[in-house]
Amino acid sequence: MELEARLDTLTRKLYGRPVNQVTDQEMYHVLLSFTKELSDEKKEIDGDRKVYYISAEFLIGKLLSNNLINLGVYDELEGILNKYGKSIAVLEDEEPEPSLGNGGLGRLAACFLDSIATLGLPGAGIGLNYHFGLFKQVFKDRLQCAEKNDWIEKDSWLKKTDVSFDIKFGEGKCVRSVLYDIDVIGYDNDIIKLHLFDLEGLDEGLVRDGINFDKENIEKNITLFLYPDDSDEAGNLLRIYQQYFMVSNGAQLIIKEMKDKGFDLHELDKHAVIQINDTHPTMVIPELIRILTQEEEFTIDDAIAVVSRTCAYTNHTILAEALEKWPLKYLEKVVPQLVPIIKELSNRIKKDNKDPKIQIIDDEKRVHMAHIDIHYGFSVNGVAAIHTDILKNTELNSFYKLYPGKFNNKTNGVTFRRWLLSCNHELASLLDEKIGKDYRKDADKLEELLKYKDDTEVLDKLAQIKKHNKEKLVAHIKKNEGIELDVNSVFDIQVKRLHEYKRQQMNALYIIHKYFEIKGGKKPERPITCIFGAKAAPAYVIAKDIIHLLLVLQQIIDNDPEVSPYLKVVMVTNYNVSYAEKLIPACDISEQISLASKEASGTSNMKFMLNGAVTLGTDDGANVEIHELVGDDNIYIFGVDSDTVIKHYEKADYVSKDYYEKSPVIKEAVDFIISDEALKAGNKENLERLYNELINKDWFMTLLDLEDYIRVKDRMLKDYEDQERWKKMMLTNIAKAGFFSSDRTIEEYNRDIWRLK
Ligand code: 26V
Repeated sequence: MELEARLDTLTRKLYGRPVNQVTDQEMYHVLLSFTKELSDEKKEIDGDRKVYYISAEFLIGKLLSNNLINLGVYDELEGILNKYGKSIAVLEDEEPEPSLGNGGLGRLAACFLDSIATLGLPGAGIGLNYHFGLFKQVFKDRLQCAEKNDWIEKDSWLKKTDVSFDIKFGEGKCVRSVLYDIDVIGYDNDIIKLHLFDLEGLDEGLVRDGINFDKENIEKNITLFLYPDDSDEAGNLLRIYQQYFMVSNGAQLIIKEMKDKGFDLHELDKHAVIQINDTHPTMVIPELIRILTQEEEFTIDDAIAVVSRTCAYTNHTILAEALEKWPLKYLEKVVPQLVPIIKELSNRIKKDNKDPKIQIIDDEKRVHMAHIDIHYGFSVNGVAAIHTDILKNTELNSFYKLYPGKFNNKTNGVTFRRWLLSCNHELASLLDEKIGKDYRKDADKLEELLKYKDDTEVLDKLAQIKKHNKEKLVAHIKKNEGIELDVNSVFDIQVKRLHEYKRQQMNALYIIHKYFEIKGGKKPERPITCIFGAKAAPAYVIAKDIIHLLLVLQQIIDNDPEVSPYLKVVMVTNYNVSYAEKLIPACDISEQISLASKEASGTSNMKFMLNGAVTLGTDDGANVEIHELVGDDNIYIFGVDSDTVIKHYEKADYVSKDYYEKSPVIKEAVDFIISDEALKAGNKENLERLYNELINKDWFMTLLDLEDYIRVKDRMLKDYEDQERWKKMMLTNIAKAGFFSSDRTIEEYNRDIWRLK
């Protein structure tokens, strides 16, 4: 049946009315059912060897548009709906955004599933179905508040399966799981499954005000929230319960699939590869060994050998505080059945090598999860060239010397289906028209755009598309935040999790500096709009103070008629994937200003570039590779390099107060944080704490790079006025973005690690 007739039949079946007589909400539900029907007609990609991508986070975003694009019916359906005065973009407003990740790591996992399916590779995601996921952010009195995000509706993309396992914990606790699947539809291809395990008997009633809940009622709370507050013992224990719940379910599912297909478990590594996304799923290694030795009659040597040939580990950070080290006594309480195995794994290493840097259990009886992955996995990869180099030469150097062959780099990528075709239809159409549609599957073809680098018609069209996207964003921000923006101003955007190493505080100090310049009569040639979006971990005090400062600046500037015509600060509420899809296509200046060496890769840098923004950044993470691709003339790099930063840490010789005292520009900006004006708009406690942190500690060296940041950003703003040149920079950035397609990344994973086909 043709599409329109099918849609009509389904609408009448569900609501007893034709398409033109249903509400947007009803129509959304029709499209949801319709898309699920279409995906049910697809087959699951199968093969002799399958990758299991196991991850505590899958930040999949809304699925309606993306699924319709990947099914190849978006344009036709949009045409049909337009006839009835409806559009997919408006209907998608009805879809709640799944809230299953924090940031880059979770979003990467989602991009990877899209590419695995698109490339037709046999694979599946394994994770958890958190009912309230990551919190919803609201601002009250210029402070972040966290509310529960109730994203699961009765009718959703989740499909309940009849798969279910028993999961046993210490102290006689035993729970049962229930598996939900979400279909991941390949672009012009079949589907793979995202398996999300949930707790049977979960009690949503345990949640009290906001995101507070009974952390100790394990039998009823495991899948309530994504990584609850880990600042106390109960939060940390719950994280271990969650992790084991995920990996034990995953391990049982993998073994069941192997048996169902008739494979010999002694050849597990021939038929399965398990990609461990950061250390959160590390316990899958001892858990598989436990199952094979206790339930499948393997010798411990055989079990260790086959599991080690099956598991591969991806590292996503060098930050010490983010590398998981669980006290052995926590594991003894939560997963006593794994403890003898972990001890055995640890002893086998210690027997041959006494180097304290590589031990699994250290002298303080803490279990280093990454060390289990590195010793007992066959591959260790970083997520950008510089990150992998730092792992090899510095952070994991002792391991690299032991196992040089295990280390490899896989520079991150993003799916162009969501981050170009879906979020920027106009740009995608221009590309279709000028270079054909091949770039959709073969991203390197984007380079063909370079032949238009002197074509004024194409350059003007790019500028026009940017302006349209800015207009759409302005309308969205007006509707959501009640704030009016000037579409002719330059849009400078920093959106990412709030963390000191990402240095939103440096951007804030630049804004203060501009504020003083404007007050002193030095007006920018064009108004600047500084847009932020960021959630801070609820227990991360300084991060919340930085949000407070940004909201205070927003208010002070808004209320100052001398400054507000030239400068605007907006912190958008509850930054998430859907917001990113609106912000990124509208951006002129992409802020990627982490302290060199600290941002493993970054992925929004790639999305911004692909949508024609120009990067202002440090030589960090994937910025380094963007820099190499576009050349010095199409990017703005500032700040000290990663070697210099690493040396400062080694020598412990960075003293922020020296920079503060030496430079009047720095001093003026920092002092403003506790000025009468700021204290009038904000809270003394938050602002003083931040001020003291900056002058007495500044662990991520904000003041070291501030002057160079101001210099380079001012040069960039000046260059923006040369629009002819700017448009060429836009074009070059788009044309060179092909390398950052996650299809390329997944091809590399497959070629070097997974070897699926
Ligand atoms: C986690 C934590 C948790 C404790 C407090 C401090 C802290 C700092 C950082 C993290 C990040 C953990 C791993 C992570 O999300 N890494 C991100 O992975 C992205 C995908 O590879 C990459 O683009 C980002 O650069 C990297 O930060």
